[in-house]
Amino acid sequence: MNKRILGALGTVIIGAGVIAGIGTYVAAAKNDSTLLVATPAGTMDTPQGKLPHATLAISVYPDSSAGSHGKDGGAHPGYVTYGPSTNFEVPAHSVITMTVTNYDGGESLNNDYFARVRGTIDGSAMLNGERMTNISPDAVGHTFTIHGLAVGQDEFFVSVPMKAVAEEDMPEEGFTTKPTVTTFTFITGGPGEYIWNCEYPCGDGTIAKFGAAMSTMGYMSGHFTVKG
Ligand SMILES: [Cu+2]
Repeated sequence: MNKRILGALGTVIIGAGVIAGIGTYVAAAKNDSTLLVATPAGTMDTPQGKLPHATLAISVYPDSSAGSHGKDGGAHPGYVTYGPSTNFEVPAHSVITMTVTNYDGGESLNNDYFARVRGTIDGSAMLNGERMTNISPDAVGHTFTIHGLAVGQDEFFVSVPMKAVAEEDMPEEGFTTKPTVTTFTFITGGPGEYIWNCEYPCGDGTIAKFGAAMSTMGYMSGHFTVKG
């Protein structure tokens, strides 16, 4: 093996070490000790045949008085949050239907990529009862984005945008009576531990609003476990 290939190989190995290090850190930073397990719902015919079906129903809120943080909002009452949990467990080799009720407003994505539905059956979702494949990148409340690779697993990527509640429908206090409801269905592979997060810049901070709620586990990110 010549020196140049050896050098390149070294870089790859160091790179893999850094990525593995981040994974371990994120997994250890479990601020939300709750877990929401998908509810079994019989079977469903899918492009991959008849599969066990399970459902998950969650919400997104403009502050932390809902969700897993307690009525007073816990450590960061002002943070936007998913709830009732940010840690989910679904069965492997199954079809999962998730419903996300969004009570929050929003604006523009940093990256239009996340305005499109990705990784669901036929690439679509239902928004307030109507089929859609993407929403305007300028009217996004949050996204639910499950990130790709668990160690030793097949690729698994699901990303769905939640339409923002219109500005005029956002009350000064309490939650809107006109949330947007997004339903989407996807197929899980083998067991694995994944991380999900929101890709809409809904946090605070100078780095493109990816601070605060966006950089603290248990609000706009959490664990997504596919259990064998
Ligand atoms: Cu968000």
